[in-house]
Amino acid sequence: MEKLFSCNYILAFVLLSLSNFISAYLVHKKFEYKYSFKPPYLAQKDGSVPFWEYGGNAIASSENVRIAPSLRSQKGAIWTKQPINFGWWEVDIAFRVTGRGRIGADGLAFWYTQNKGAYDGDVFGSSDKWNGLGVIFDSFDNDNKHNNPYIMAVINDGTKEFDHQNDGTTQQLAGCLRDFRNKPFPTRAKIEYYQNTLTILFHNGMTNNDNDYEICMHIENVVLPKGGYFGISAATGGLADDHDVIHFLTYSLHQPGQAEQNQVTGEEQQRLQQEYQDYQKKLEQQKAEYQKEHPDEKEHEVEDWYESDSQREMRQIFEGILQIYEYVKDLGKKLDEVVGRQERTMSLISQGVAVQGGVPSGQVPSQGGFSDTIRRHEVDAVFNNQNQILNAAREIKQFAMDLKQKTDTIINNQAKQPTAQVQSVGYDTQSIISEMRDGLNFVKQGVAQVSQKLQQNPNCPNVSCVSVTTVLVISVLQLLIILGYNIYRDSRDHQAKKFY
Ligand SMILES: [Ca+2]
Ligand SMILES: [Ca+2]
Repeated sequence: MEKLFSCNYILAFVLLSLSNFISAYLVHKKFEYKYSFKPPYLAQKDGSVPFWEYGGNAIASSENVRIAPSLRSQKGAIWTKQPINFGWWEVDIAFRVTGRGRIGADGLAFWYTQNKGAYDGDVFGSSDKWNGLGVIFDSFDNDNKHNNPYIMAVINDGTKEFDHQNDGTTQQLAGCLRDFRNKPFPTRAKIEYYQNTLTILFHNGMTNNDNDYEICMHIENVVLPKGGYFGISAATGGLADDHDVIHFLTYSLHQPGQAEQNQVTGEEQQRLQQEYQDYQKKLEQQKAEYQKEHPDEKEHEVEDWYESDSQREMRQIFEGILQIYEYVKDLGKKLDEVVGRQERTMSLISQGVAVQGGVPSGQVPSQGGFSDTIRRHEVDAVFNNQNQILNAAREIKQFAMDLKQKTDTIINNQAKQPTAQVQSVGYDTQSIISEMRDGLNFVKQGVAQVSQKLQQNPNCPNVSCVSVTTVLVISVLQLLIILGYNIYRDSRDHQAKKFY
């Protein structure tokens, strides 16, 4: 009876998770351009960002919004002009927090609040005692617990003051320790609020792969005020980072049935289409004007097609490291699989031992008792797999070390020599000079030998006798030819290099 009950329980649980999964999977996502910004042409000519307003020390360019620049005590923020008119949403933010220091400050915050915050407030550039959600990317370790940079979600009902001294740990809903400073690619956060569940995914910016998100938190029963505003703020302190937001993409989330209700009518669609075409035309016009005003821009673009030797080397090294990262990630997955299989094996073996222990002495255990257990050769196979994986890991480590050595050599070379080209030409000239010196010595020795022989046999043979002067003249002519050839070769090499 008890077993039947637990079976029913499991079945109900599976069905529930399945229905959750299906409903989550069928969520209808709609891009909300009035609550988004992205490059190119992020900011217009007059510096404004359509549908947004920013202030404090924030600066918008066509490529990003610098919420707070890397100067001391800066604060800035950007907020949507209109309140949000949908209940559930997903926001995708790509940002870069960069600074020359090993430690940076203060950090960046995403807001969904009942009212817009200030542009120079006390909490990462925005107002304290907010009503709603703040997702804070805190760079600086105020409580000295060595747990920053840190990402946390804090909900406030409009009454509480943010606990700066403890880095908000006393008030946070949840959080995760993730480094988001100085990454090769933009770091990204996906903040989803659907059916009162808040999910935050984080992309660490080590790759430009869109699928490399990791879960940071998943919290149920979160209640946020309706019709709030989206915002992003940032602040610097005694230490300072650049806080750049590259894009802010908002999607409204709808249940499958709800999506049809929100569909626009034919007239509305036509109007929107017209608006879009007008905007496109305006954009083309602006582009043409820009090109007219900046005719030099094209040449610059052509130059951008080429890369220097060191740039190429760095790019190749970086690509190599990315590849290694992918391998290591795959390896991690495989190791997880192996560990899972081993755990299963261990549990089966222990079950087997238990069954064997239960068999009375003198009786042979029935074959059926072990039908589920893993065989010896299967265990061997698992161990073999593990050894192979270990070997692969060792090889990758060796490869990474080689790569590091090469990188160090390149960096050292670059530090010593301003440019690689000058060094190679200098080396060529030096070697040619030493070759010439050797040749001259050889000729000198020959002449000395000939003069010695001439002194020993003053009587020339009957055939013709070549005088020392003639020999010297011929040698000098030879030298001149060699020298001329070298100069010609150098100039040809130089001409050829111009084409690279
Ligand atoms: Ca802090
Ligand atoms: Ca801390």
